[in-house]
Amino acid sequence: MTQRTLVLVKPDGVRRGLTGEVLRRIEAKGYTLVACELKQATRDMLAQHYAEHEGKPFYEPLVEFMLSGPVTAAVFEGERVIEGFRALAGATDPTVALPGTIRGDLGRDWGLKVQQNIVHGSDSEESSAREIAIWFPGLA
Ligand code: DAT
Ligand code: MG
Repeated sequence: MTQRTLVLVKPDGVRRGLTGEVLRRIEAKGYTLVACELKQATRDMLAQHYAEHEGKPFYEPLVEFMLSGPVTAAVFEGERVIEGFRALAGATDPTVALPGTIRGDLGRDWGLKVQQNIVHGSDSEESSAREIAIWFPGLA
């Protein structure tokens, strides 16, 4: 079933110049880029984006980190792309994410636990619809 997923190269990834490398891996896997823009998140966008995590101990530091610089927001399309990108991204904690994954190859703990893990990817069709509406409100 053709799906779309929302990918963010987080501020750490953009600062480190990894946008191209991340997009390259997703395109090389065979998914189709349908939207891409460098954006500065707002608190309001992040409150919607991370609504499921509100109240957790890492929520405020996560929002502050996501506001710390621009993100590269992208939408990719393809069969089972939601699951496929999560597999490419690897585990949430970059220290233990498997080599071969984006987080495993390019990420590490910089002293802020797992917050700086380079990428975000939608985790379900419901999340991807909600997240794409936040980051690309005009996208058909
Ligand atoms: P994922 O990004 O793998 O979907 P998630 O949705 O559980 O992970 O969490 C969203 C982000 O919040 C994650 O990318 C990094 C941060 N995060 C999650 N768990 C954390 C923790 N225990 N400590 C610090 N940051 C955390
Ligand atoms: Mg998540």
